[in-house]
Amino acid sequence: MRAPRSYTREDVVEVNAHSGAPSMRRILEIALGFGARLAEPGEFTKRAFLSGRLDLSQAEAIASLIRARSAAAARAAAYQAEGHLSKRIARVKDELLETTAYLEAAVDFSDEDIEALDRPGVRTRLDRHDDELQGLIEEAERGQVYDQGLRTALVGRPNVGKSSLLNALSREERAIVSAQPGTTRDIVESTVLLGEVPLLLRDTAGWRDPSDDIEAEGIARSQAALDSADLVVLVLAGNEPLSGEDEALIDALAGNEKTIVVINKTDLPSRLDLEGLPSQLQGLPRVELSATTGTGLKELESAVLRLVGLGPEPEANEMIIADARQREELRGAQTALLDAREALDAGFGEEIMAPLLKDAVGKLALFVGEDVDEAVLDRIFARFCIGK
Ligand SMILES: Nc1nc2c(ncn2[C@@H]2O[C@H](COP(=O)(O)OP(=O)(O)OP(=O)(O)O)[C@@H](O)[C@H]2O)c(=O)[nH]1
Ligand SMILES: [Mg+2]
Repeated sequence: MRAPRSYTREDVVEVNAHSGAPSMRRILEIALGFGARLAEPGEFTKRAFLSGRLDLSQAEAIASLIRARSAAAARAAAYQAEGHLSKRIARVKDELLETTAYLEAAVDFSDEDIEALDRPGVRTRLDRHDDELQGLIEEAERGQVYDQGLRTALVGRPNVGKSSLLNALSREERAIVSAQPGTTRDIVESTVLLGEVPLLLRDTAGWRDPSDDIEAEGIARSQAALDSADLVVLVLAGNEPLSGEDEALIDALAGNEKTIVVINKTDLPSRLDLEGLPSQLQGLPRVELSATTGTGLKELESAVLRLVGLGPEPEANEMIIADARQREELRGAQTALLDAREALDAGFGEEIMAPLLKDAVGKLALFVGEDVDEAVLDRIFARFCIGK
């Protein structure tokens, strides 16, 4: 393919061969023998970026597309790879620049002893910029859930059926289930798709006073899983009254808003007083189910989607797939903008506000990869696989 009509905008030769690893390797060896070298991870996309074929957010969208875990995330990434997100960011950035230019012009006229600044007008503009940035941030957060999944910890005292629930949700016998309390010690992980949301389930050791060192380590790992979870599923046994172990765990969960209470074993006679559950649990979503028979599993799935505020099948243009760096730029832009608005409300002049807005513009420029330095680029492209 002759430059510039190739992915990298350089001359490209593609070799097509019948497949099979040994023949492919042989062809590579011959090419290397002639002085070629292997591409670095992401090198083709990096060259496409450096030649201006793609901007950075398009290039990153290609990486997201390759590693997407759900069809929804893949659709959103493909949409971004076409440049829709870049255009949107550019529009917000241009509008911010316009406001900045207006403020800078006011700075230039400020000797003329008249109030050149239309404060209510600027306030309206800043509010609009804030709405736009807020929208982008929310979509990026939503996208992150579909892209990365929700880290979900299954916690509860021994024997309530955490491992059984993991198996039921995974539709596979992943974890050992036994009537003996204290079965699970290592964390058992399993990824399931809820609609289009990947749930990274972690089954943990039952919560109680450990009977030996191994169990103590298991419970320490449960605590760590709890601390790093986006979502906690607290499992209680519906066929037994609440115990001191349940209560200790409920205390440890206090203040964690992203918790769903599961009353398991509803196929057995009920002996748990639901009305008498501790007050911390009263406001939380609650699902009654049986991990053994599967009754109520669908309700759990909908409760999870409701709790994180997501529908099962979002549109590609309702979310943004952004990495941690990009989400940071968006939040940084919003912080600078809100500082500018605060300065306006406090009666400060344009000379204070203009640099803050410029800062916000700079963050958006970084988002799409204008002025990013080489080290950041290397980090981004190193995440690609070889040959992309
Ligand atoms: N009848 C009935 N039994 C269940 C249900 N869920 C789990 N069990 C039984 O309860 C016992 C404990 O189940 P596990 O899934 O191993 O419980 P766990 O919470 O993982 O226990 P630890 O790993 O020891 O903390 C097993 O005998 C399961 O068969 C259920 O919904 N109904
Ligand atoms: Mg278990």
